[in-house]
Amino acid sequence: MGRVGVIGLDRAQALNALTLDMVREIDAALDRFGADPSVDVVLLRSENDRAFCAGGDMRHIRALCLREQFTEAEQFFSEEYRLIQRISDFTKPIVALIDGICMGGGMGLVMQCDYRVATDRARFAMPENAIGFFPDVGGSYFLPRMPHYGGYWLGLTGAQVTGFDAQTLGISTHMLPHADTEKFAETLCDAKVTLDRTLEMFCAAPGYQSSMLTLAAKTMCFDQSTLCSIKDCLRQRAGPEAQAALRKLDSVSPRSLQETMRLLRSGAKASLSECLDREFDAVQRAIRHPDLLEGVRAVLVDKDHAPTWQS
Ligand code: QUE
Repeated sequence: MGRVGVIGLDRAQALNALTLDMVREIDAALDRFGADPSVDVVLLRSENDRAFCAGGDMRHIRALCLREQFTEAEQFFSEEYRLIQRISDFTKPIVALIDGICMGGGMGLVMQCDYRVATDRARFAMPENAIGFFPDVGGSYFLPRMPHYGGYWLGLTGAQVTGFDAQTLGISTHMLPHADTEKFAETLCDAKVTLDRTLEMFCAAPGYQSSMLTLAAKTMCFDQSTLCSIKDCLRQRAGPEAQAALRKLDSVSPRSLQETMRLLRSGAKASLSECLDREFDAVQRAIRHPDLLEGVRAVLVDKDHAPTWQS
């Protein structure tokens, strides 16, 4: 093996949605790469071109909750969050190569990596409110730290971002043309070229980006401290983006929105470890609430996208 330890997500039929087995395999790979003195960089990537990672395996979580196997459901989140903390604490540099959809649990893994190299095919989102869940996986840590209140916008509306918007929000640290994906990975694995030099060779340093202005226009109402005032602000803005955000907020689980608001506001001043602990407390409530069953049913099982939320 070369100097790079590769972790490849390989569950194409489910867009690499994370199972408990995958979480344990990633953890075991970090054990090996951490202990192996010949490995000095870890590369986290997808083994297929369908997705980077669509999140956690929420269909399975729903099935467990329907059978009231709450302890088993909690086990998944507990080990997933422990892995996220471990990625954050890992002493060797971890490079995430994102070339496709990266949502929820996928964002959770990559946001704790040292280098987040995104191609023009990368799409990022935290869409959990749509399934009656909330942006977990460390979202209460990284979302309130994004500029222009962009994390509140992402986490509450589930909006997708790509390209310069993802770069401006600090989701990606480097941008790579999709066509260079394999050459980048090969060069990274070439022991003669350093990590820094590889990033320099393939990733253009972005200059001034006007996307900052359009992005700030989309997120400006999300500086308000209550959902009610965010919605009031959006109502007063005539543009199509404000109206889209408003429609989204009106369609997702009201309980999830309140939980998200509370976690993001308290997470702004907390450590990753504190955030993950609070998210785990919130998980215990969410998996026992009908909105999660109903949301996963509507979006991932029956796909009618017509959930009936409580209250
Ligand atoms: C919100 C989510 C998820 C989602 C859609 C949402 C999520 C998730 C998946 C997903 C998508 C495709 C699959 C799969 C899961 O979709 O967490 O197994 O094949 O994993 O609106 O949180």
